[in-house]
Amino acid sequence: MTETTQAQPQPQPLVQIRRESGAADSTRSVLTLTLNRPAALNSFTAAMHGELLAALNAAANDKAVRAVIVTGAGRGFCAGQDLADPAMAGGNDVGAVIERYYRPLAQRVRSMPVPVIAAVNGVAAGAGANFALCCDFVVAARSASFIQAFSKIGLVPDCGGTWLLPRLVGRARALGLAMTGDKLPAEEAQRIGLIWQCVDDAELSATVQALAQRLALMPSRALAETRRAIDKSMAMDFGDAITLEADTQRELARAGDFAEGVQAFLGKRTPTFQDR
Ligand code: T3D
Repeated sequence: MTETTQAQPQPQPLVQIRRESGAADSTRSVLTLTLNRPAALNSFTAAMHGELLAALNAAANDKAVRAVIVTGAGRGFCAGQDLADPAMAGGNDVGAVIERYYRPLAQRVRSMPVPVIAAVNGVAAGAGANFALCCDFVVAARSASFIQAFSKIGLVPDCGGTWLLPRLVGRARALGLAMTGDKLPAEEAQRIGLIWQCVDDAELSATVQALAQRLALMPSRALAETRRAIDKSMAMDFGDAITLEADTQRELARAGDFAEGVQAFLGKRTPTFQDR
């Protein structure tokens, strides 16, 4: 008697990973990470946090990756914490949830060696909104929106929100958004400087790909140092910021990309940057 084995359906990854080689330089790739729990608007479960952090860590360690895009499957970007996931229930210590899940995620994004772009395809709420704001660029579809949903459930903005919001839009708007928890349409988010760009829904994917491919050809190390210097300058006086600029330029000028950039300019050719 022959035994037939039925193929078991494979579980869908909670974070889909797609890699695209650069059109201009096939050795440099753009990685797209798609949050994949569309039925719950891609809200964060413990398992999804795990896959996302692992994917970001892998991208950080892969020298061929020169830009990362994060986006959401279905009609939402990310509705923040999955409020029904028992694995995320903090019990008496919700602070431990922040330390275990959101700090590693937020700090990973803010220290990536390459630019990270959030392609916000739909609603971004709670920690989902602030995860997007952690990214270097936020490009949102016109139908997308941003909601600091925390006050509605008796919490303060997290995933870096209390730090990011006033720096992006000033104290008055930061407090207004955080206290009311009102929905902010993407167009308005661009107008007040919360995000980089709002585009028509049909143009989101192409716009973000073009931006990522362009960044992938740029000097990755200098871009990462630009983020670091700008973030650090927020807590410095003017003189200390110039000291940091001098120290950073000194380091960058010793690396290869500076020489390559200058030689390419003088030789009227396109530079090929290597440092990362
Ligand atoms: O440990 C800790 O809790 C601390 C950490 C906190 C971090 C945080 O992120 S706190 C903030 C958590 N997020 C929210 O409070 C947002 C909750 N969601 C909403 O307010 C609404 O869903 C939206 C305004 C984002 C979208 O509204 P709408 O009308 O477009 O969609 P919907 O019908 O509400 O949601 C669609 C489905 O997704 C629905 O499921 P169903 O009924 O079709 O089976 C809904 O329950 C589910 N969903 C949406 N957000 C969450 C969620 N399920 C679990 N957790 C969610 N956050």
